[in-house]
Amino acid sequence: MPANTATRSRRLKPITIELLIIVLLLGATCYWLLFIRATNSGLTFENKLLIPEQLFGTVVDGRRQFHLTVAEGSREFLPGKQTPTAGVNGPFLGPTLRLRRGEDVDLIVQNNLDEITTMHWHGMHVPARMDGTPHQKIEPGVSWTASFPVDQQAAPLWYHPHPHGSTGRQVYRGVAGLMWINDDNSDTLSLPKTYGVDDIPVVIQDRLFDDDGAFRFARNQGAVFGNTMLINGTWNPFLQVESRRIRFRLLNGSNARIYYIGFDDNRKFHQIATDGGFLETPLQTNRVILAPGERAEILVDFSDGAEVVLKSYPEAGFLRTITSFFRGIGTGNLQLLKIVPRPTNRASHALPERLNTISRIDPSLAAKTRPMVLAGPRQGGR
Ligand SMILES: [Cu+2]
Repeated sequence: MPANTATRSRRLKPITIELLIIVLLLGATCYWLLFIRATNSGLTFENKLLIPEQLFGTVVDGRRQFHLTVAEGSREFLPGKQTPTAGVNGPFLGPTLRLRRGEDVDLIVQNNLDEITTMHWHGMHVPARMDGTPHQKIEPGVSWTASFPVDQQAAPLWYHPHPHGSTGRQVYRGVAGLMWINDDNSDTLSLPKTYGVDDIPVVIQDRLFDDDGAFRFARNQGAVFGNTMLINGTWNPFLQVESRRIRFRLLNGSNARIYYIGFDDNRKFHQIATDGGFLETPLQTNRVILAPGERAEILVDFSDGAEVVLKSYPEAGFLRTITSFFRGIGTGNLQLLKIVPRPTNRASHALPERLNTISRIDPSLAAKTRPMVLAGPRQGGR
């Protein structure tokens, strides 16, 4: 080896090692920031999860009637700060409507806001004029009635305003609620069905707060992301359950954020339903992906008695996670709800082998075949 090369490599060596250490440390820090640390880390899970009240309506002349009043309100989400809100029959969110297949319903919506609203039954099979889209405006101080027969299988649906140009803002303020359909099949299934005890509604919403406690509906390319999580309108929430199988009916009620839902111990659970109703058989998994408006039902076994946190993982893909981080909208690594199991003598529900029979459409019976191309960078925000 020539003398001068040997000298150079001896001189470079310590610098190379230092560089290597710096690069490794930087890499580890980035990895921690992007994939380990939750955007809303530091939660203490001190607030009992709020459970929306249920509304069964009253039967008048053979029709089940529900009264929904949309109005402004105020709620303390963050300690010591009042947030101006809007809600249905209350200051934030609305009651869970319990519907049954085969019944005729009247949903009477009173608009006490000082602006136009509508009420859309997301996932309901209804005639267009009952759908509460921008065409069915409800002027301030006026009421509107949606009447239709409930004719679809058991499913976890939701309702929210849908006025042109202000849907996002009105839902962000709190106007939204769940509507769950039962049918003969769901009656027969041996599943947890005690509302708020082993059958838990979970409305997942991200929010931005101003210093004075007001919601900040800041448009960011049409989509609004927040780094403070509200579950059923509860900040920093925990839920005590019996240490057995518990059913969660999840709704992503956020403006634009997609969640990669799982538990912080990565435990497996079973998905039993999607937006449209029950799957044919329970699906074992450790993640459920929910885009805005989407629902899922999961069964989770807590018989080990261990406390776990329901969370969202940063799994949007490496590049998107990095971009989100630098856009200041968080990586999607978010703590949602701490589950605290308590010992119980009550037996756990067995996992049903079969949940539903789904008839499939035979493609060979198609009268005409039309190719459709779905494209677009992003959706949601309005
Ligand atoms: Cu919708």
